[in-house]
Amino acid sequence: IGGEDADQGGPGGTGAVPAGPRTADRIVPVPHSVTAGSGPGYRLTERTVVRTVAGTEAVERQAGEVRRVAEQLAEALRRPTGLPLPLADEASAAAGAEGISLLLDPALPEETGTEGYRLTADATGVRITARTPEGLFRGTQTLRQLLPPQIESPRAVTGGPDWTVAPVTVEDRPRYGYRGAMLDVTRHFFTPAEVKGFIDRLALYKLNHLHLHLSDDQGWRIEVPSRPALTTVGAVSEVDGTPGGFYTAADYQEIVRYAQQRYLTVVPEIDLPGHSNAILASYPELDCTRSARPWPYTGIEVGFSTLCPTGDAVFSFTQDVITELARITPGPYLHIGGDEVKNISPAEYAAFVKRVNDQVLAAGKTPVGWNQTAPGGVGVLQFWDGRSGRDAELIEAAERGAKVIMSPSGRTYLDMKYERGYPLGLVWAGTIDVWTAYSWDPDTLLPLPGGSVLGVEAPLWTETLDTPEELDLMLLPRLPALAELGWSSKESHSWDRFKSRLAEEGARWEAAGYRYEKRQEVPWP
Ligand code: TNX
Repeated sequence: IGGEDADQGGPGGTGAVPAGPRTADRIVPVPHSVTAGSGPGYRLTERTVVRTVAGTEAVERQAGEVRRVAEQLAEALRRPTGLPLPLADEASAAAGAEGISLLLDPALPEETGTEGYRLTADATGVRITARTPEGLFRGTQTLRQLLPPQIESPRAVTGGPDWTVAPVTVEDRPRYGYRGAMLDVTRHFFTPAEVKGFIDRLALYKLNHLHLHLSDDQGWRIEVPSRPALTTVGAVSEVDGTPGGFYTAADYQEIVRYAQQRYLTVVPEIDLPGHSNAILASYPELDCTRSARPWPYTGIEVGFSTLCPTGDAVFSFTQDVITELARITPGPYLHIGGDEVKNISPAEYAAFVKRVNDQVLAAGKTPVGWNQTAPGGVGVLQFWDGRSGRDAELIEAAERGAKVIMSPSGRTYLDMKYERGYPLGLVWAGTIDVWTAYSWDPDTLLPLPGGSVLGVEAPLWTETLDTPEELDLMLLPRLPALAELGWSSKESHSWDRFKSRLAEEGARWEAAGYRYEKRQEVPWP
């Protein structure tokens, strides 16, 4: 074992898992470079410590954060292995002991960036170095994948495998700075604990943004103290008439904190001025076009509702909401929606978007909008739908300097069915099998000016999805495809090699207790 490297590809489509240490070509997303070492690799034992290594003074200031990353890693490895894996710092008595070490090293090459890392494993231990704690965290996710899949078990694995890390050197860094997934908690509500589970899956594949779709026709999901009806009225129900729900500020901040500890930024979205039936039910005075449907609205038709586009009342409403969201959101972005608006003129729409965009900027946040908001001057546009000349509008905006997050619906929409007849999901943007999710290039899908693509995001809309198990079936195995497009260099993309690596992930998901769709395109062992 140990003779394979990334360039040699997977096990020829047979998907056989070798019994010994994990070989390095099973890392998803594929790293920038992988060099297999020789020798037996490093086996975790009773004596293994997780060491954080002190460095320069600048590094010292981040020592607490590095220890937290080390503790998260140790905690994740302790459960399945039953090993003590104590934390140690260099100065402690355990300094000489073998083990895993995490080291901040500002002298790493600059192109390593904030998320890059270097990981080396040999018979004496595993060493992860990075320029930031974030880079160390990404490296620890690679380490998980270098261990046998049972390492994902939430319980002690009895008669478990040798917990051996293959001998390897990995040098890694992402292609794009924005790699996200969106969860729609409006059509069906998901509890904070369920959202944390969703975050766990994103973190494993090195995603760094979680977009939460917090308002839509069917429900409003975030407490705004100055607008109590949003939650006493607007949050009560969801699609099909089951009870809805909402996050208190404390719930939301708990989600944000959990995401932060995994180096994911939460991007909250309030969809304006359309997709607003829950707002109109809560504050009927904002409905000057009489677009509201009777409340509760439990259907899935879209595009009928619109806030009044003018007047003080509506902008004092948006101001209240934006102020509160900005207060509880540490990340830079605030998403204002903007998709599928009918009943108002294009001029009214553009003026509305401009005004809300300014409110977000004044609150100190960077506005993001669905691609329809391009004429309103929004600086970060999420591309999902190029029909009716929308692609031309977006390209024009990018030529004026707008940045783009790529979420083309026919490739990245995780709520699309895998194939016709699949029991979950929708088909309006086509069917998306794993190959379709993987086989496109975010940089060249649209003729955008160089450097305008910030990255990629996979939205998961939940009209047809009500449970975490159903989310998993849509997410896995397509999320890793998106993750690899976002993280790995264009040159490294290869469907054949990707599907072999992906095949190894099935056992990992089974150990973790995650559902996944055993698509035939993937050579599961
Ligand atoms: C379109 S994508 C929508 C959502 C739906 C989704 C279903 C976008 C900005 N709008 O409201 O949930 O399709 O696939």
